Amino acid sequence: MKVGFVTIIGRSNVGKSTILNALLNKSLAIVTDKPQTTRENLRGLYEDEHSQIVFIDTPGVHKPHHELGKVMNKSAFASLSEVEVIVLVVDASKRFGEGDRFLLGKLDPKTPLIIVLNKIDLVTITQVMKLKEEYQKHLSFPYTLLEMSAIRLFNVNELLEEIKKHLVEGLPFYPLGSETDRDEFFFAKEIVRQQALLQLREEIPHQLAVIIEKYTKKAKAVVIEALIIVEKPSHKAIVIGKEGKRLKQIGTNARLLLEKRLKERVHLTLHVIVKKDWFNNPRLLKEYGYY
Ligand SMILES: Nc1nc2c(ncn2[C@@H]2O[C@H](COP(=O)(O)OP(=O)(O)O)[C@@H](O)[C@H]2O)c(=O)[nH]1
Ligand SMILES: [Mg+2]
Repeated sequence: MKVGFVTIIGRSNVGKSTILNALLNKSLAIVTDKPQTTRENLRGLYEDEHSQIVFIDTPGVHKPHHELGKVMNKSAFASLSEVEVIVLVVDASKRFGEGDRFLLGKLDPKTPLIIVLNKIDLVTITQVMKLKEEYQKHLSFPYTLLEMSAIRLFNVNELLEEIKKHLVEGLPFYPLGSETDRDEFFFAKEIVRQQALLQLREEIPHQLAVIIEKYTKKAKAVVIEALIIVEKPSHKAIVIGKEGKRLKQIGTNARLLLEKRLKERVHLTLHVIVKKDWFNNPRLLKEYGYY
């Protein structure tokens, strides 16, 4: 069997999680329009008759402004070692900049590199040409470059074929039929966080965490209690909304997605609490699962 580890790395909001989901043909990783949606490495398994591929979706590499950001960058970089292929995702609608150059410096020249220029649906040919030139200028080792539109599924199969060229002969890393390295607590937490992010404006997201306090399988339903943690009392008021409307909407949306995922009825209860500066507090970061 052909097997291999493949990391999907890049700056914030370039479409890494969208690409993972497209490659796996399901929605495993949460996606939003907000930067730094992905906070932890997530493995998603691809399987066909001849191969098993372990994809690693990673947090976007960015300039960290708090302890959580540092932890996120660290896990992204950790994914670069001991993989068969690095897929570097770039937002083709953005100009090449200092952050891109920094990221290139972190790559291991010995690992096969595929650069994906994603969001090709948003750009002109001239923009693409310019970006290609930048990568040619800044990289001194071989790489393959693919244009892609992950939301339109353009070139997703081509990426898969390119990756398959670098797999190695071996035994599967996970039992055949596995979907991910994560458990259902993780997906419950991520789905609630995604729905909260989607209901909120720019300024809140980084300051929001979710923990699952209770997860019990009963005869007729899965009973889940989740805690949404925010940084300030004013944020708590925003998350709850007028007469509790926003929190209710978050809960309904999350419950529907969880029911779809688990193929069972779900009773979901949400609470909001304030923990000042939690994203700079190593003890709380650990408690929330980020270390
Ligand atoms: N126009 C366009 N938007 C995309 C494409 N791929 C992803 N996006 C959007 O970019 C945003 C960030 O996507 P996400 O996968 O969360 O990025 P990540 O932070 O790199 O994981 C979301 O709003 C996606 O819908 C694409 O090919 N074209
Ligand atoms: Mg992501």
